[in-house]
Amino acid sequence: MSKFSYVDLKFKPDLKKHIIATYYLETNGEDDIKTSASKVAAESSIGTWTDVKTLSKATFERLHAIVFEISDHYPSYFRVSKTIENKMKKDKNKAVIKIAYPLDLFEFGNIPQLLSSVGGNVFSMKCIKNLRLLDLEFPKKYINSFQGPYHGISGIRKKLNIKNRPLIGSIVKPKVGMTPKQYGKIAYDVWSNGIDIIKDDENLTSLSFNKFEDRVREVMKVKKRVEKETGEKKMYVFNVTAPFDLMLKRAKFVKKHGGKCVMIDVVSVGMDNVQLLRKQDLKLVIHGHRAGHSAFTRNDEHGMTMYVLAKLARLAGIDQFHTGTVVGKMDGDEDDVIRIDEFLKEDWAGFDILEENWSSIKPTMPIASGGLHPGLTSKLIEILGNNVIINYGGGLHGHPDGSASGAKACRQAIDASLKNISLSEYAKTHKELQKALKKWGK
Ligand code: CAP
Ligand code: MG
Repeated sequence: MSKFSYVDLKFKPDLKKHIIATYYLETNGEDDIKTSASKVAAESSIGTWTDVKTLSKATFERLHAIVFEISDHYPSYFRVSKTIENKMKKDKNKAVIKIAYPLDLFEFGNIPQLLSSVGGNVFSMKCIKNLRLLDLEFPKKYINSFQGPYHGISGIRKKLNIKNRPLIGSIVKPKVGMTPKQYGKIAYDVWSNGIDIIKDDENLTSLSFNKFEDRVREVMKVKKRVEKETGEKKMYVFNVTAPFDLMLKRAKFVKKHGGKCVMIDVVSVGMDNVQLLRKQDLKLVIHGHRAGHSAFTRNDEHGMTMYVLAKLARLAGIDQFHTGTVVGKMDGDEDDVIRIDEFLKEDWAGFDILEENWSSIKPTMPIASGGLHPGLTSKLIEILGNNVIINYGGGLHGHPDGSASGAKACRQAIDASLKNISLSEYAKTHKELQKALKKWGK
C-alpha cells in the first residue's frame, strides 16, 4: 500500500489546469474500488506499484493525478444500456471514476504521449478486470497546441461548392481487384450521375494490379472531364495509408496532379502520423477512415470510446471522419453516433466559454458509411441531419443496372429526402430508385 493516496473526493478540478479523464472501472475483486482507482491514477501519472525513494513529497503534490469522483452511474451525456448501469449499481466492484491530471504531466501537441499516459499501462493492470476510457476533457491551452483540420466543414463545402445538403460519396467496390482504368470508368459513371465524392477503400493502397500513381493519373483525367461536362466540383479520396515516407510521397503526388483529398486509416497508422501529415501543410483535405477501431472501442466495459477517438482525430487534423450510420451494417448506437457527430461539428469559434473550448480547432465533418443503400437515406438524414457525408458502396455499385444507375438512385433518394417526399412516392417517377428499393427495401 502506497503512503500516498491518489484519491481526494473533495478535490475540485480546474479545466484550465487539468486534463480530466472519465473511466468505467471494474476491480478484480481483491482491491476495493477506491484502491483500484488510486492505482489507476498512480500508474497513469507518476506512480508505480510501490513507494520509491526518488519520489519527493513536493513532486507528488505537484504532479499526481487525483481521483475526484467515484460514482455508480455514467455521465448524463453517456447513454449505456440499462443492464450495464443496473449491474454497476448493484456491484461494489464497478464504478465510473473521474481523474484530474495536472497539465504539467503532458507534452503539448503530442497525442502519442497522452495515450501512453491515460490510455496506456492502466489497461493491463491485474488489479482491474475492466477499464474503459469514456471521455477526455482538455484545457483550452492544451487544445490550442494542436493544429486541427486545415479545411474543416466549411472548407470542404467550399471546395465542392455545396452549401447545405449532405455531401454524397461512393466507395468503389469491390474493395480491391480492379485496375486504374476500371476505376476511371466507374468514376465517370458515378460522378456524372449526381455523386460528389468517390473514394478508395481502406485496404486499397498501391497493389500490383492497381498502382497508386496510375490510379491518380487515370482518375484525375476523368475528374477534369466530368467537371467540365457537369459544371460541378468533384472530389476523389486517395488512400495514402502506408509507412510515413510513402504516405508523404503519395500525398505530394496527389497534390501535384491537382487532387484535393487523401485518406488515412487512422487506427492503422496512428494519430502521430496523422499529425505529421497535417504538419506538411499540403492543404489537402484529410479523410479519416477508422478501420480497426472496434478492436478497442466496441466492448462496452473495456478499451476506449469512439467519442475519445473522434476527439483525438479532430485534434490531429482530420477534416472528415467515419463515425457510423446507426441504420447501416456497422455497430454504432444511435445516441453514441449522434453525440460523436455533434461534437465533431461543434464550432466554438468566437465563443469564450467556461467548459471545454475548442474555438481554435475547426469542425470535422462526420461521414456516415457502411451498408447504406438508397432505401435507408431518409431515415439516415432524419437521424444525422444534413451536415454529413453519406457514403454508398455496395448500395450503389450493387444496383441491378450497374454503377451509373446506382449513382442516380442514391442521388434521387437524397433529393426525395430533402424535398420531404417519401422514397416510395418518388420512386414512382424515378425508375433507378424504384429498382434499388425493390432490391434492398426501405
Ligand atoms: C463501406 C465501407 C467502409 C465502412 C467503414 C466498407 O462499404 O467501404 O469501409 O463503411 O465503416 O468497406 O464497409 P459499403 P465505418 O457501403 O459497401 O458497406 O464508416 O463504420 O467506419
Ligand atoms: Mg471500406
